[in-house]
This record gives sequence, C-alpha cells and structure tokens, in this order.
Amino acid sequence: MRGRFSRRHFGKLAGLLGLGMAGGPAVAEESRTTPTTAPQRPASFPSGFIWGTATSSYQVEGAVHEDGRGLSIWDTFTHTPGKIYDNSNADRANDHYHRYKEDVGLIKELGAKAYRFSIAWPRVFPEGTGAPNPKGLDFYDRLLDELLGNGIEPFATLYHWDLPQALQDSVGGWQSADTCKAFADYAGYVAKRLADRLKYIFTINECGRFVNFGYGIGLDAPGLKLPPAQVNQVRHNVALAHGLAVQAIRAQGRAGTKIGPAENIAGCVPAIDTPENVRAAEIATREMNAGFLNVMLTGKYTDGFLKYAGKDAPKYTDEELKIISSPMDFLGLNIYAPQYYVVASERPPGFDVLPFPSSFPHMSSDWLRCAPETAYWVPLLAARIWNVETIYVTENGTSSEDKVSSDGNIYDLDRIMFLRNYLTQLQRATAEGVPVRGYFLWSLMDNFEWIYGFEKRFGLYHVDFHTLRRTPKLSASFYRNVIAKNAVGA
Ligand code: PNW
Repeated sequence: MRGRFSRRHFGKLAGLLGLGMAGGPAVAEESRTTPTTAPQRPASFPSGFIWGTATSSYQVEGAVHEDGRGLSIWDTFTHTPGKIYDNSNADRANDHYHRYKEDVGLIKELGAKAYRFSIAWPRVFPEGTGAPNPKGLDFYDRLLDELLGNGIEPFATLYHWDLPQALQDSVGGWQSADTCKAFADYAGYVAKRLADRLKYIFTINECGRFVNFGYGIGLDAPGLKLPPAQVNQVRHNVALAHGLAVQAIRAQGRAGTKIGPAENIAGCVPAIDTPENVRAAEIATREMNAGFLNVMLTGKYTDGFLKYAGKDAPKYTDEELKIISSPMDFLGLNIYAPQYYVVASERPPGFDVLPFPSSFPHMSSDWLRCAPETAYWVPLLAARIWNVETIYVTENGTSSEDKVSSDGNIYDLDRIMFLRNYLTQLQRATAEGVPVRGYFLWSLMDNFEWIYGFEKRFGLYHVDFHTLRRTPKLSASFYRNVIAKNAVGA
C-alpha cells in the first residue's frame, strides 16, 4: 500500500470500501472487552422501500448530434459565451449514451433497485412537435431493457429542462400554450411506445427552478428576464402542460402506469418545532407552493397567490384548473435545502419568514444549506396538506469537493455526513407514518451541473471528465450499506 496510513487503518478503509482486503478486524482490544449497553438499534425504513439513484438526459448523455437529435435550449445556452462558469457544455458529458451498460452496472453494484433518468424531448421530436424521429426512442428502448435485465425498475422523467430549441424559436417556448400541447403529444407518444416496460413516469422536473431561473432572472436556459406577468403566465403554462401530459399518458399508455411530478417544493421548516410554528410551516408550505404543487393537487390558486400577483396574475380558465389538477398517483419531491425557516405570526397569513444568518452552514454548492430536518418536515407537511398517499424523494444529495487522494480513493466524508443526517430524518418521517415509499439519490455519478459546468460534483461515482473513468467514492460504500440494511445507522 501507498500513502500514510498504517496497515490497521488500511484494513479498516478496505473494509469500508468493500475491497475484501484481509486486513483483520480493525477493532481496538478494549472495545471488544468493555461491556456495552444495548446495541444501537438500526433506524430501519419500511419494508419494500425503493432505493434508487438519479440522473438527467442533458447532464449525462452527450451524443448531442447523434441519431437525429434536435437541439435543446441548453445546447444553445451552453454554447453562448459567459453563461456557464467553467465555459463547458454537455456535448460529451458522461457519454452515457454509449456507456449506459457500464452505468447500469454501477447502479447494480450499489444494490439499488430503481433508476430515475430523463428522456430528451429533442431526441424524440427534434422540432418539438410534428413528426417523431424514427430513431428517437431507440436509446431509451435499450436502456429500459438493460435496466430490467438487471432487476432495476426504470422511473423516467419526461422533461428535465431540455426543451427543443425549435419550440423556443417558433412560439417562445413555455411562453406559449402551444408548447403545452406539444408536450402532451410527446408525453402520449412516449407512453404509447414505452409503457409496456416503463411503469413510473415523472412529468416535469422542478418547474419552480426552470421557470424562475430560465424565464425570470435569466440565469438558466433560455436566459430570459421577463416581467412578472409574463413569468406568471409561463408558470401557469408549465402547470397546464403537466396536467395535459397526465391526461395524454392515461389516454395512450397502459392502465396502471403511475404518474406524478418531480418538484423542488419550496420547503418551509419550523424554526423551533412548537405546535404554533408547525402550523405556520404548514400554511407557508401551501402558500409558497401555490403556483405549482398546490394548484396541481387542489385545482385552485390560493387567495394569497392571486393577491400577491395582483394585476400580474396569469390568465386562465376553470377548465384549465381542472386539467392542471388531473389526479396523480404519487408526489415526487426533490429535497435539498429548506427554502424558509418560519415562525407563527398573528398577522395573516399566519407565518413569518426568518432571514438566514450568513454563518448558516452549507455544502460545497453555496445554495445547498445543510439542514437535515428538511427531509423530515417537507414530506410530513406535504402529506398532511395535500393528503397524498405516496411520496417519492426524487432527488437528494450534495456536491462535495471530491479530491482524488494519493491512494486513488475519494474520501467524501462530507457527503456521507450529509446523507447520513438527511436519511436519519427521512427515516424518522417514515417511522411516524409519513408515506415516503422511495428515495432517489442525486446523483449516480458526477455530471454536468448546469451553470456550474463540471465544477460541482454530486455523484456517488467520481467521473474523470478527460478519461470518463468512473470510480466509486466512499459514499458509494455508505449508500450500498444503507440499501443492504434498509436502514441508516446499522
Ligand atoms: C436540481 N437551488 O437542481 C436538478 O433537478 C438537478 O438537475 C441538479 O443537478 C440538482 O438539483 C443539483 O443541483 C437544482 O439553487 C439546482 O436551490 C439549483 C437549486 C435546486 C435544485
């Protein structure tokens, strides 16, 4: 062995990394002989809990010019100078398009039984609408077979931000209801073609993020800074597209296909968990998610939302609200950081939002505040407010510096700390009966992190973006252990 570890240390590490080294038990003599109190009870998840990992098409596939794929707004955006921090693009990314078999092998190595990926709309309809590309679904056909052949359940997202550029050019993308119609056609087509093997479909990933960042403040593709009334109309159109897609999948797919969104719910956490603050967090969660989740699940915009929007409120019909709230089968929640800590207030609507102190800890991405209790409160409040019976955590994970050590390993202890704490809180929720049925760790492997390019790494597997070699980080061993035990702390 190389490096500065003693043999005993190395044995321990090797054990952790699952290297099967004959290092001997790395347990100090005294701890073997000291009488212990009752063994620590592992915090188990419900039986049948689905453990998975996640990626998205533009972030991993590469092969942007292959097999008739059209351009997406992210191709255009990344090739516009100044938009991406490290001036990179995802033309090649992880080359998952060609290496998917190896990548399915990585999922299998973790023992995960589910994989959330996304389908690139411009592969299927290069112009967004009109004639489908005859080769457009071939890759996903192969991927589905490979996953199922390895005992991994596919969960596909239809829209993870790669809007066909043609729709942006012709009708202004999500500014137009024509895009909602095109999305529904695409959703129906995918369902018709793949529903024999694809049983779980997420409509849209993180409406909240791409509407605000893409159309409001211009940081994400397509880079627009529209006035509030137009952003609200985009928001409404996206919600409508979700509802139309649900209907199209029901109409053209198979009975029993499960459908839902994968939303970055604006998580509102009680600052101190008194009954009054918990009630305040509930009110806040409803109001802060009025534009997407609440309207999708109730068919109404809240009074607060409409009052706040005032003259800038979106234009809509009652019929559209019905479509938006088409019944779903589950709620998918991306859970990273809390949006707000709240306390009760005497003033309507009954909560106050507290400012974050600058010393609040965050992970390697500065927006990713480390607040494990988010994984407890967010699903609990969502289930309570909207009375949902099935929740999937569709994303959770963290970026980390992930330096490769001199011994070739990546000791991402901060990621393990993050996951251990978030999963402990998630387990607490399931133990109290919150209906979380599965968890998708973001991400299977390092990939193109949008405006941060390749600078931010979220993977369980490290990717060398020169050689494209995948290497498990220590957190991959951590997650494998969680999955094997169906528990944290075991
Ligand atoms: C999500 N924020 O994006 C996306 O669904 C993934 O594609 C992405 O790679 C992952 O989370 C990690 O970033 C987010 O600023 C981007 O709060 C930014 C935020 C949240 C989610």
